[in-house]
Amino acid sequence: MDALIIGAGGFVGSYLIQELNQKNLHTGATILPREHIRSGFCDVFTLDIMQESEIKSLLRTHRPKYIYHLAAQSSVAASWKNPEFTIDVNIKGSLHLLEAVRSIPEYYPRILLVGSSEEYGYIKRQTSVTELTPLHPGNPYAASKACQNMLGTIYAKSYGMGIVMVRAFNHIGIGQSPTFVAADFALQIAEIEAGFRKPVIQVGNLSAKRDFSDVRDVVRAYTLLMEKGCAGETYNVGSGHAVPIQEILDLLLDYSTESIVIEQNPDKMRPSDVPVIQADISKLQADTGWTPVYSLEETLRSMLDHNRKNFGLL
Ligand code: A2R
Ligand code: GDD
Repeated sequence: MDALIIGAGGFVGSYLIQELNQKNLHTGATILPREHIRSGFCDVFTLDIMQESEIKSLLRTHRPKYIYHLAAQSSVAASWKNPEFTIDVNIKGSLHLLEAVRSIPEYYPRILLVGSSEEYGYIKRQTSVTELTPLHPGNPYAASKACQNMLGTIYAKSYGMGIVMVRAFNHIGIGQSPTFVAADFALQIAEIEAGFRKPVIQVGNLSAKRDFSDVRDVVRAYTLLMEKGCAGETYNVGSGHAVPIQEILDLLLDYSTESIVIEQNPDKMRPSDVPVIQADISKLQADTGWTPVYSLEETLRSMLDHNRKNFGLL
């Protein structure tokens, strides 16, 4: 097997499978028992990353050259509600993977650990964060990913493992769960247009600024980093431009002819929310030559149009 994606039943997994298919790599993908692979061609395995013996036996049998570790509790909002589960899956799960690889004799795969821009958290005075910016995680999810990054760095240095780490900034696209902001707004607007809800959109904190990329650009960065990234190093993957969540909302509302009232929903507010997170992507660009292809406008439009098609509006 060339490549194995762990946690491929989620949003990014299906796009990464397609990217690896285009490179003609023999790809395996793990999912949880209740999940399915949404698109692309691959061998499918059931795996709970909390079961270290399961991951060991899968790796021993197939010995993939490249391992993409996507499995996670990926929601910041959910991490406030269930911090213990988040810590278990995101830290212990990653540790299980690293220990499983280490336990197999003469096995030296490249491993991509996917972390988050949320690891940076509350920064002072800077506009963009580089990989050297000190981490001040502001929520349990962010802390779990910062710890994953530390473990990856330690294992790469101490055991000479081929681990590359990324800090992914916000990524969006068709198929994302409406627990995340752009997918949520695009779904609500389409529901309003279809007459499934009254013309009021429920929002959370619109003042936060986040750095959004199209998921297709992001998975391309992951495969480039797998090939060209330095072991033991961390790379920001983002657009380099943060926009207020208000702007995401305004862009989507501009695509609609409905007259929609904006209503803040206290349930969508978090105990605290980092004000701005913007990437410096010079390291990624220098080491891989990566550059984003999709504009924020076209990605948002595609998400809204996809919902419209699902509701028979297009
Ligand atoms: O939480 P679920 O039921 O949607 O399943 C998620 C799965 N997952 C696990 N897989 C194996 N063993 C576990 N114990 C376990 N717990 C959760 O990982 C889901 O199918 C997948 C992660 O996909 P998403 O939640 O859709 O995240 P996305 O957007 O694909 O992000 C990929 C990576 C994650 O590490 C994020 O934290 C990072 O990029 O931003
Ligand atoms: N979900 C949601 N829903 N967020 C809202 C809403 C709303 O109605 N209104 C405003 N927001 C704000 C949140 O408070 C946050 O500041 C921002 O929109 C983005 O929230 P999410 O889309 O839920 O994403 P996230 O930034 O918390 O996490 C995502 O990006 C991370 C990278 O920065 C996830 O994909 C993580 O897995 C990823 O690591």
